[in-house]
Amino acid sequence: MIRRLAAGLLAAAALVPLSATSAQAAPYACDARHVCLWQGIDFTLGRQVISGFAEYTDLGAALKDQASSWGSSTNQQVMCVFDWVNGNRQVIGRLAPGNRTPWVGDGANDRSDAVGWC
Ligand SMILES: [Ca+2]
Repeated sequence: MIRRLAAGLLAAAALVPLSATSAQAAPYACDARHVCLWQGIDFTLGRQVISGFAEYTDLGAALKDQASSWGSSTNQQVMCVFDWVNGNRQVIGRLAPGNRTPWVGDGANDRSDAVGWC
């Protein structure tokens, strides 16, 4: 019993640095009716804000092939993140209204070129 308690206390203590790290990250924020992409994971570093009203919008040079996290604040429109491959927009991410992804995964990381309607 004591061993279990000690192990539990150690586990709890080990979580403290993680919580402190999370608290340092900027809070998630994406303007209403827009999609936002960030260069870093957990919605950090450079951000680009894209209107949800366009069929699709190419990313600026700062975020092209750079995004690692993204989120959507659209009301109803499902939005997709695309990678341009041989002149075609290939879907690498799908964002339902209000959806956010702190890490897009190895398959989509640093590949995004455009955002638009799915
Ligand atoms: Ca790309």
